[in-house]
Amino acid sequence: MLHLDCLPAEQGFLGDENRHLSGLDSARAVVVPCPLEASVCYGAGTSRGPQAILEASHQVETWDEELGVDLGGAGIATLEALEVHGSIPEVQERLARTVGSLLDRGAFPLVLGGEHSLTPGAVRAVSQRFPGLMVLQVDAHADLRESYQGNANSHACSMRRCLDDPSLRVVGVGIRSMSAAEARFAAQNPERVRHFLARGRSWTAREVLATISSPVYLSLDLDGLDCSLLPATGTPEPGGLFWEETLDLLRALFRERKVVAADLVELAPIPGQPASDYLAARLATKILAYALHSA
Ligand SMILES: [Mn+2]
Repeated sequence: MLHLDCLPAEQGFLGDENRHLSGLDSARAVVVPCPLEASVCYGAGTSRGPQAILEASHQVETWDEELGVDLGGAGIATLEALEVHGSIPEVQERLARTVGSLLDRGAFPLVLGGEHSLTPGAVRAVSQRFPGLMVLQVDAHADLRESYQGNANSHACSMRRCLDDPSLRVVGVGIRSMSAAEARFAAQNPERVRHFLARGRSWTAREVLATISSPVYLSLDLDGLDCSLLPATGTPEPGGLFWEETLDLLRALFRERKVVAADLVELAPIPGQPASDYLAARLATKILAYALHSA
């Protein structure tokens, strides 16, 4: 089994000196910081995303006021940041081994990015262990390019690389930016790709859920949320999801389907503007609360 090193409780997700978070052996959920920044094309800074989320999480209450549960004793551990040197496929492989090892321990992995190109690595490990896996993608962008700026592993190709696994399906929510080729690819593969566009918000969480089968991998690109709410991302897009509707979707997803792993990617912190970092930390906390208390 892969050797995994844990951060001390006060440096880990939700940790501080007064909170008793879990060590790895008793962890039910494990946060995996993955500060990958290799193919950003516009705003930089995703390498600082995981650390900003960990630091902001120390300000988040462990009591979940909606579910009435305390995450302080819920069994959450945090790994040391994954090494991100080398090529994107090398980082994906490292992440796949880590995520696979956590799944083999029976833990729920939550990967903190880092750029979206990490996702195919994590999804590969999950798909090997959970046949029939599908991906729920929350994102502004389709990420279905065959290649972008000469790089087939760019963040703009993350869902396309997931779909290299012929058994996989992707449902995208909040999508509002894609190329003509991506639109064509989605239209030509309706069995494998389904988009709920942000425009007009004509769908409900229930309609999204009706297209989703278990087991599910949740890939949450923070630019899926509206850029007025979360400006600290590499490619901020207007017209995105707001807080309550994001939670409505996640709540229904975790309640009614088996979500086996998740990632939260593309935070690019803006110095002096902590609101985005805090939102990301709060969203990660909600994902863990739903994951640990929806069964
Ligand atoms: Mn994306």
